[in-house]
Amino acid sequence: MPQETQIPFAQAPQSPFPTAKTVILPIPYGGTTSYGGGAEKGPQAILEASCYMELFDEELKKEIWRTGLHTLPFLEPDLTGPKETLAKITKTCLPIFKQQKRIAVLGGEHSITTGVLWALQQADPRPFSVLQLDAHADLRNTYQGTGFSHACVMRRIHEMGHPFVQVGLRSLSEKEWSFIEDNGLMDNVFWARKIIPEQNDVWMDQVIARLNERVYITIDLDVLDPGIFPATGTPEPGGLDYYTLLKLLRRVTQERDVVGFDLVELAPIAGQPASDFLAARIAYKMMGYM
Ligand SMILES: [Mn+2]
Repeated sequence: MPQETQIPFAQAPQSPFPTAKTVILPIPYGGTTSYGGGAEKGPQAILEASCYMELFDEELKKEIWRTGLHTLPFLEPDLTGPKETLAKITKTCLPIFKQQKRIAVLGGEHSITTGVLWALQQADPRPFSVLQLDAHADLRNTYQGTGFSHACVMRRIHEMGHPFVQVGLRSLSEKEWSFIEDNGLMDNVFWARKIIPEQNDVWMDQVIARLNERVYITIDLDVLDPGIFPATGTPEPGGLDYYTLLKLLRRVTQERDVVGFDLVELAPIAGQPASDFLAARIAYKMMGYM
């Protein structure tokens, strides 16, 4: 799809790169999507929906754009292959992290996270944790012939040596289950089936306690229940609701140093803009929380 129109996020006044606090990077990449396609259309849909949001946020009681937003042009995939696309993402993200800016990546499919984190570890030697919000474990070693598939993203991050916490999981293979068990990762998994019926936030305390001081958050939007977020390639029943997700995001950003986030796996459904709006709103909230 030609991405000829570049819309600044929320159509708000933009800050020049040097003074911006948050840099928004849209990555229209859908290269390794397995089931429902369309993730490459996610960034355009989020940016379009963001134009219709109120710029004032009633929760934070401010116009979030005033913190200083800068929307970069679409980062087009390298047609050579997934690894080359990830390298291109790393190159683009490096100066953003080096200049201590927060990053807001709009995907695109989930494999892009690896490219962002290669940049983060190159830019700054201090350790960081990854908080993954997702219906899926994404811990496969390879999938459909590549190790750089959306289904392998957390496996690559594990190999990079960054600790991670997984929230909202409800779909994984037997091998992924064994991988979690064999590597002693079970205590870092917060299953949707267990946390959703809880009437308190004890699980949230536990999530945060397991994160380092510096945190990167990867939000696969299929962590949400398909009833409120149907526009994704592999919708799984029994997901989180909107306010639970927002509360977790707000608490993590308050209690940890969140250096950036990505929002992935929106596959827009024509004529049903609710999911696009939801994604835009979560992105804007995150920019405010950070
Ligand atoms: Mn997923």
